[in-house]
Amino acid sequence: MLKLYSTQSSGNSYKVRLMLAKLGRPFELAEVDIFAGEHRTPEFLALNPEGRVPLLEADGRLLAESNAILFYLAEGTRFLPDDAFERAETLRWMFFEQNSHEPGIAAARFWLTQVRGGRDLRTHDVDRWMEEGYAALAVMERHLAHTDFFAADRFTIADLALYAHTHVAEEGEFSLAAFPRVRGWLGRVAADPGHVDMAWRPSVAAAERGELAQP
Ligand SMILES: N[C@@H](CCC(=O)N[C@@H](CS)C(=O)NCC(=O)O)C(=O)O
Repeated sequence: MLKLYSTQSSGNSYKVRLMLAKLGRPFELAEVDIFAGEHRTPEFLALNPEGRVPLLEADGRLLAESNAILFYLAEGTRFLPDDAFERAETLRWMFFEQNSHEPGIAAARFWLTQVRGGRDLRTHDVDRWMEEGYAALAVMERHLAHTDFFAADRFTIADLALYAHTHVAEEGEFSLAAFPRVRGWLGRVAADPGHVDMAWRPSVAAAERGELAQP
């Protein structure tokens, strides 16, 4: 069975929980409290030397990086196109998410709402997060003028990767008021079958039976 090391409030961990829920794959959820330092223990660093979640254990092998995990889980499913160009387009938007979107949008939410005293600790970064985050939202808004989804004209793991932090961007003090197409796309992603929210977790009993219980 798959085992996912995850932090419930982490957008990167949510990507993987959402993917597993949509696939209906049973998995064991191991909660790692990064706010209590559980990701920096010798035991966890032995699993992931980077000391970060999410981390997936599959058949005794370990895989870090949320988007790499999505790519692994999506193989052979409707979430990853077969066509080489469309696969590359999917990856293009997943790289965009990591390089241009997450560093502003996710960092603002993490430090401004999740870390006690985070605003004071990182005051000098707030303007940069806002600038980078709004630039990423503007790129998304422009792209969505031509298509309902980010790659291959259909729902893929690129949408899933971008959704995780965009749907909670307002928690990081971003306003989506000027981004109507992004708001419309958030609605389409949430309407795709099997969607679960960030609070969802599989029931332990169902996972032990090899089933995946929906909330
Ligand atoms: N690029 C990585 C980023 C992982 C990451 O930064 N995870 C955060 C939680 S969302 C974490 O573990 N933070 C604790 C730390 O970096 O000390 C991914 O997409 O998985």
